Amino acid sequence: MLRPQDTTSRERKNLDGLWSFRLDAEASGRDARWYAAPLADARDMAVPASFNDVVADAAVKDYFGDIWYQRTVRVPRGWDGQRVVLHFESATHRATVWVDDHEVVSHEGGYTPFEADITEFVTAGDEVRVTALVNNTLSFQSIPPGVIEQRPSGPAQVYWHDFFNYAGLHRSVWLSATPQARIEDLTVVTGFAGSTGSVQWTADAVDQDGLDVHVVLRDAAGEVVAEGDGPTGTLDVADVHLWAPGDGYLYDLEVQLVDDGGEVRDSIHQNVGIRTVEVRGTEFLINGEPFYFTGFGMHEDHAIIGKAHNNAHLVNDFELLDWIGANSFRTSHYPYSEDVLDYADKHGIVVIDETAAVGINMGLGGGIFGGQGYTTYSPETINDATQQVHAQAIRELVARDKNHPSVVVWSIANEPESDTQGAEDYFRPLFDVAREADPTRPVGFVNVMLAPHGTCRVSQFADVLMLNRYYGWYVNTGDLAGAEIAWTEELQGWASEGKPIVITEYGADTLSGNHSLTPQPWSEEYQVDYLDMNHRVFDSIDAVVGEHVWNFADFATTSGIMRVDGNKKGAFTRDRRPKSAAFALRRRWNKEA
Ligand code: BDP
Repeated sequence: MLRPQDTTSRERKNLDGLWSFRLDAEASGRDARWYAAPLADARDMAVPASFNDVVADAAVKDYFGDIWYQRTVRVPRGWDGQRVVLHFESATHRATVWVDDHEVVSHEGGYTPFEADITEFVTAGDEVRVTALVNNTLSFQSIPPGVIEQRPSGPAQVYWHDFFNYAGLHRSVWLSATPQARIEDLTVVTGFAGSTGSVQWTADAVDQDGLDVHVVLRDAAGEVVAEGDGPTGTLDVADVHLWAPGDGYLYDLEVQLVDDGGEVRDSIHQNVGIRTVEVRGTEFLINGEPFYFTGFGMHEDHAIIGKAHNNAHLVNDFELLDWIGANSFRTSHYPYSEDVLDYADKHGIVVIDETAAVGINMGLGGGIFGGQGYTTYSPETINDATQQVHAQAIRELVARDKNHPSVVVWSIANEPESDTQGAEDYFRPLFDVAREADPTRPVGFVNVMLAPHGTCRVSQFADVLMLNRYYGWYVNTGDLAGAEIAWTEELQGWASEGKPIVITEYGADTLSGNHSLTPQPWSEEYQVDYLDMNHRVFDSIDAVVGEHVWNFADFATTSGIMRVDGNKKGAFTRDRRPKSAAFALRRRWNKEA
């Protein structure tokens, strides 16, 4: 699937704006055919947005179940004879869509795109009704998982991840027109030898009878630097300008379907950053050069809009990453908007790209999330069906993001239970799924403190070790000297594995404006001292190739006794004001103070 584009052969119409919106707690709308008429008793809802914080009503904020979205759209009158597609960049966590009375597509998983060919249901120039039945419940067979518990007060949605279960239409919805004979998918793999770059392309075409694939590579100035023919092949690029951290140089690959007379019948464009990624011993190499990750685990999280994509926030967050000297981030804990990855490509920011498999760990709640007493891997909980959904989530992540030069590692899960036979059985095939989908990038998962070195049974499958550790916060709380000893000892153990290690989380909750003469947990001074301690540990171990502070900014979570107005481990507050730690990180990450 290609994201809708405007090209010489394609056009798109954006469906963002106000949609009709209605909750359906009884799940009666489907039988009552709510899609077949204008949505009754509806309120307005912004798209894109998480619905939760937009409405001034606690029942809406914490709602789980069926949610209806509807709007009408006029199909552009110039689209006669074109193939018309309805494309959702995401619907959290699943959706079924109708066009007028016709059911056109269903999709499971809240952070990857889906689309339907609706040509037969529309007429150029006419209006159609688009209805999406979104559902945000989490079960043991969803990614991420959750469970609905029956309580005396009624059903409650429980989940084991530490961020608010924002839901709705978080990203753009598009109507798009393509020719029938078209390019349907494209895979690009890049390399270089000396000063010559290579761009290997594989284009999947549909209905291409009598048409040939022609590719044109242009440099950033628009000059043609290479051309080729056929569904697959390799272009040589003389005097290549590599894509590199801090240098987001992009070529433009145009893929055309051309007829006998040389007329271009379909044309798509793909940004291409020519670079290599490789793990060698304990080194992580980009373009053959050792790379050290500095940056954060992040969240798509903002006041009011929740997890919605917003370009002002996008630019601002990247400005802050630049200001602080971060060269990379992890898309904790789900695939981010494609606009985020496009921006990272363009600005030379390196990305660890993660699936939404977070909270596969019933031992982790530890009272934070409630819902105790489950076994993680069992026929009744995380089971074969979950594994299939997880495999599909990995495939969809790779299918969507495979051509982004910024993406250098696939993270297939965050902090799953990983010290049991069940974990080993569950994850072994998932690593194969990831490698089959993309043989070119390292694959890993993020290990949790409950499975310390020597006990983890999943890290054997990983190319890169990714560790989340909270010495000095959840353990050795307030005792940074003790934390340093314990952390160093464990990390030395991991270093003996001979693989590169990225510390994907370390952090301390910090209430902005709370100061202390002595380093007290929750104070800005403690956060700075805590980070300094961690950095001493990392600097003492060669196998450590990266540090991602948890978190870039404070973020919303479910309520609980461990969270005061959300998680406060940000270097920035939720509204992006710097804490003292931000200045300290800026000094460490080689920027002027
Ligand atoms: C880790 C999780 C992350 C949490 C963090 C924390 O990966 O999502 O927010 O700890 O507790 O367990 O702050």
